[in-house]
Amino acid sequence: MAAQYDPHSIRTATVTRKTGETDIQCTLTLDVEAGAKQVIEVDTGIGFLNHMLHALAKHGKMSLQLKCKGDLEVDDHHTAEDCALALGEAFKKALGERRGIRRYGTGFAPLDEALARAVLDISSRPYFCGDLQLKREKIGDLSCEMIPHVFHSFAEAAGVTLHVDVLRGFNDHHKSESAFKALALAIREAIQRDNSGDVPSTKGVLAV
Ligand SMILES: [Mn+2]
Repeated sequence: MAAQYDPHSIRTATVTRKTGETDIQCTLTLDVEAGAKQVIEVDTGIGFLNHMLHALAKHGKMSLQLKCKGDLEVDDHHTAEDCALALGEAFKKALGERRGIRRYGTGFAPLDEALARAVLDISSRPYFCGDLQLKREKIGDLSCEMIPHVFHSFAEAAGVTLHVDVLRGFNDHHKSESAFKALALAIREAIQRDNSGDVPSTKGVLAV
């Protein structure tokens, strides 16, 4: 990592991840210049996961190009998990040394009757917990049990502490979407730069 701190650099990263189960290309850009248009192209092969990752990028003011060819003939598990791991790796790589960022971020997002809260610490302490209150087996072709698993995998790969809770809601599509939007808002806040170049930790280091 370059020793020179540049608060105006565009933080971006590309991750290629290929296993016997999935083949993923992911480019994530955290800083979209004023006046520039976000580029969001998400093709995981799972419609509802595309919708969630699109919402995450859109409301996080990020650009995201993610293409996955996964073993959907098995089920949605490897594809959903590995897309989240690739996204988390790209997030971690794009952040680099984690200097001059706010580090903590909180987001609340409603979607009609549903309300979600996300609290993020760009800590290098990977951890996820939360309760999304999902009741259905699946939303579209995405198993509901994979939705907290996506947050878990993202947190692990990104090296962040993440709490996401749906505080109320009735419709599972709304609950899930409000959770991803809340995470988007938390990310926007946490990655904001303060021009200090400081590492916001008493340890003096945050990169893993
Ligand atoms: Mn929707």
